[in-house]
Amino acid sequence: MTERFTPTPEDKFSFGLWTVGWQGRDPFGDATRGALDPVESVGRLADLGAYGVTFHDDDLIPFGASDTERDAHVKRFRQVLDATGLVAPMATTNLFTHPVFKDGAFTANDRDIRRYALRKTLRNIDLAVDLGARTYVAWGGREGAESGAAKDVRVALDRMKEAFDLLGQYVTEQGYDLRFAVEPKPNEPRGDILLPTVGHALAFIERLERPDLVGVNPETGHEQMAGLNFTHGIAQALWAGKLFHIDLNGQSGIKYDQDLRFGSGNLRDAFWLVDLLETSDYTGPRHFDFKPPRTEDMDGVWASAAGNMRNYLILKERSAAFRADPEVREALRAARLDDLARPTAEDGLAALLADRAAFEDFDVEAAGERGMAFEHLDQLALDHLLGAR
Ligand code: DIG
Ligand code: MN
Ligand code: MN
Repeated sequence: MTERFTPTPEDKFSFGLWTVGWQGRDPFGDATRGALDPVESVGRLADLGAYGVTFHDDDLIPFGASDTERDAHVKRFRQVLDATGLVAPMATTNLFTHPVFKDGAFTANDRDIRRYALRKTLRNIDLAVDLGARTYVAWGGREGAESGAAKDVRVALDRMKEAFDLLGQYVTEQGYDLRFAVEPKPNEPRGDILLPTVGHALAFIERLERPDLVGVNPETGHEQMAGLNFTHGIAQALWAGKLFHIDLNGQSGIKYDQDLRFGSGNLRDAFWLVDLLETSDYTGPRHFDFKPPRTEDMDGVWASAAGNMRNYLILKERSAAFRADPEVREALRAARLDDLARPTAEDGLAALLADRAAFEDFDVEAAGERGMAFEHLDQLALDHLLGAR
């Protein structure tokens, strides 16, 4: 019998190679850990109970590698996936580390850099499909500006649309079973990043030639950096049928992108997120995009990786207990959540206009005095989260 909160591949937890492989280098300090061989990462994550690993092209194949070196790296990666049974459900392109991307990639002012960024992406799409990925993430970390005249955002969005339309054309012509997921972030490393939130990304996607090929890959801390409710953003992405992937981590308020292990930032938000995901139709990977703090040695890195999955499973159990609690069900009814689910005017506009109870005879004072009983409901949730029930 497996010990409580022990992850298995059935939980579909996945990790980016760049997460456990982060050496702790930041703008104010050198690396605190050595480089990690992707093959070792895959083996250790498999031992911890993960389902899959994800990668940027440069995580797997050092930037500038020859074709022969590239083939060798890919071969080793494929071998360790086969040996461990892990899959590669998602891939993405590093369009942010090399100085060539310092003004962006798809929206760099220099056309030749935009063309190079597209070719670098297209090349890695071929590899992603070859390794079985079904989702391709695009985080435009360098798409943005630090000053007003440096980027005409209207024109930059034309270039961003052009890029995604070309990527959509490519996968369609190649017959690839691959969808794109735009990953929003409001700032860092650029002063202001384009497509900064889920809402901006959803609006952008609707203007593309093939909007059905493009969804979002929201990251916990990124929405929270903008002071937004991550769970509400996920709910709107689900409502729009656009939650193609998700980056889970932790964030403690509006500050730099902390990329903490999942659950170790705003815990209540993490609870509501798991409650939403586990009661939604999202069947994709529970993907962690986190950075083990630079304080940690390699033992700490693996403890941090395991903590992401453990926290998710604990919150999943707490959420299920909350939803199964008869007193909670009664409290949900008392808060009229069932009435919210009922269409406002299933009888149609004419009946609404003719309905005196909806306006002429409506007792607005009595309605205004009704209590919503949210506090009792929320305390029950907190009781379950804190293990007090
Ligand atoms: C940062 O949150 C970004 C990059 O790590 C990567 O491009 C993407 C993949 O999930 N997330
Ligand atoms: Mn982040
Ligand atoms: Mn991310």
